[in-house]
Amino acid sequence: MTLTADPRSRTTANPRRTRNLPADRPSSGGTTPAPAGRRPAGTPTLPAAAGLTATAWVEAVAELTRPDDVVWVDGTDAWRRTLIETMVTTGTLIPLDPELRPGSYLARSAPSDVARVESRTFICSEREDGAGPTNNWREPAVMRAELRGAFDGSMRGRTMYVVPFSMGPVGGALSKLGVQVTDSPYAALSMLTMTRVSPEVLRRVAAGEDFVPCVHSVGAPLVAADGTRTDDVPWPCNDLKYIVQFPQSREIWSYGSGYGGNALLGKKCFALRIASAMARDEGWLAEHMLLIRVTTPEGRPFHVAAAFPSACGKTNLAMLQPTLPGWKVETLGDDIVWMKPDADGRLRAINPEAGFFGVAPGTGASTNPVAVETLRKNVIFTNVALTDDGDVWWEGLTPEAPDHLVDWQGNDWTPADGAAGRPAAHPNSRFTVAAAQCPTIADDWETPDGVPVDAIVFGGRRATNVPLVAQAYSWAHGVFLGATVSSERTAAAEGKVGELRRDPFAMLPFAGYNMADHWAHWLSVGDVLAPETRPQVFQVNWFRRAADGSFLWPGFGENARVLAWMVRQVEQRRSGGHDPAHPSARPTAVGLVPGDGALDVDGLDLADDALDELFAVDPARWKAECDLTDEFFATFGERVPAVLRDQLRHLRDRLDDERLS
Ligand code: OXD
Ligand code: MN
Repeated sequence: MTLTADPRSRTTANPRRTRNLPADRPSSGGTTPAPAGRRPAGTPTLPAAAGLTATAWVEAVAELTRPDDVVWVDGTDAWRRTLIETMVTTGTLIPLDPELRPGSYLARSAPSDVARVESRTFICSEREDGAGPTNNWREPAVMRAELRGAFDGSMRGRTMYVVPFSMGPVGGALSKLGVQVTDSPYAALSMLTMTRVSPEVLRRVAAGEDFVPCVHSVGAPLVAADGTRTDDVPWPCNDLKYIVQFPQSREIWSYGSGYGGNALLGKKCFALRIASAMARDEGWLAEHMLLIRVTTPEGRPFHVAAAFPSACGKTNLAMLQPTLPGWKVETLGDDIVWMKPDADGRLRAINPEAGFFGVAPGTGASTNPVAVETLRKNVIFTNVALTDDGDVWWEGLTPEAPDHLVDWQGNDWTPADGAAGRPAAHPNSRFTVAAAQCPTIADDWETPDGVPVDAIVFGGRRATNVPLVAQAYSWAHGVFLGATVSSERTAAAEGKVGELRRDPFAMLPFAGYNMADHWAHWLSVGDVLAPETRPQVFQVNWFRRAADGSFLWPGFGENARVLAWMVRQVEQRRSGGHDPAHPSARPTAVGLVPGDGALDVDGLDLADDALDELFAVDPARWKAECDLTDEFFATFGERVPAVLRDQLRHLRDRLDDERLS
């Protein structure tokens, strides 16, 4: 077995000849890697990283999983090229036309491995109520023993890639380190784009800095225990899957899937599930949110963090091109935000990721021209369609489909197939691309101290009830809005598309601990924020429909009008500049909505009465929704913060108040 960080010398028999070898460096405490006797190999449970150096932990994992070789990946271009070449050779990556899509590749997954598997995602807290009713729980010791069985020899015949990475700018105030070991070159390569992987990160990990250990195996060994060899396939995976988080020991073990949300462990597993547990313990927030800067025509910048359930247009909003003259929107992040109160009681935010792993279908020149521009080169596409000239296509990229394509499963496809309900690209097909390539990325998107957050937005995909925009009456009301978010089910996870599901804080599949405790944590973070600069909280719904089923609001770039109203509300709160003759907002039972003329709809071709319908609050329907909220809260029992039960009562009282409907 060799141990090297240099792709050119991975077959060397002498690891000492290679560069960047963690074992060559002392840890910060001056200790050398753990002696073999401290390694838990041979024990009936999984190796844990606690108390081990990174090198010793990697060795222990290798002893369990038995790869042919172990290589340390330090993110250099040589590594990127090596991983790509490896996958082109095995057929995992199909090179795209170098003129049409320079530096870009297409991967086709196994048809069974196209989305996150929530049914096989586990939060193994010490006690079941630590995970809460919205998570799958298994007792840690039981899960450790089960995983040991699954990972035993799971990498036989394969290479184990060790990828030390940083979530957030390396060394930044809110940043954290991780080490992912994986037998998937696709996961290793994607990690180079989605996180920060560099010789400096390797050096820090080797020097003994804390890291979150992340183990990933596709669960498809090429050599069986009896030594029989099988041929590899372009997308190895296993029908049995485990996506396991141990919040207490901050460990991640993922088995059986190569799909991004299950396999790129820095993303959902670390930056949301494990980080949310860290954040609870350390007084900050790890959230499923995008992050943008909105600059007013007067040149004043405001930062907005917005939570939407999966596949509800977060990437579109993150890359929005305002239609309102003079307004500017810059991108800081499209999926995850870490936020922490600073010494002045101001909430500061970073995007812990370095790339976008976005949903391709629906991304086109009319919906998200910035994303289309971002995807011109250096992209790994997964499960989109291939054009005859070696480019990619997906539903929504152009209004018309090409006459012939090869679909996401490698079959010939014509528009007649589309008409028959067989999409060319999988509905959850993805692009993986560096954030730095985005034309609207803010110059300072990597600022290590983060940006101050001025507004927090909760959205969902709701055909009825929820107004286009409403401002919370208070932080507690804002937490209530977050706790009661609901949306229609999408293709990003398994399940029936269209069904309504509660998705509190858009964190349902991502909270690393009891969701009700997450609400309590949000309330307590609010308490340490300075009242003058505490973010205002809003709820939005771009998806409300008229009785005939048509959308009432055009969405996309026009959402800038809603952002502009929110920013003006924040400005007004800060300056106290409220003009009673022209109120910018009017109270309703569910929150403050734009006052007459306060939402700029100039030049918009809205249907008659669309504005009335967009902001209509129907007390009867809302009371029915309150009953559902009661039922939903009941699933968390006594853990629901009393403040949120009060908020539900206040909402009911307001619904009874005729002046507010
Ligand atoms: C994602 C998701 O992939 O939320 O971002 O599922
Ligand atoms: Mn997401």
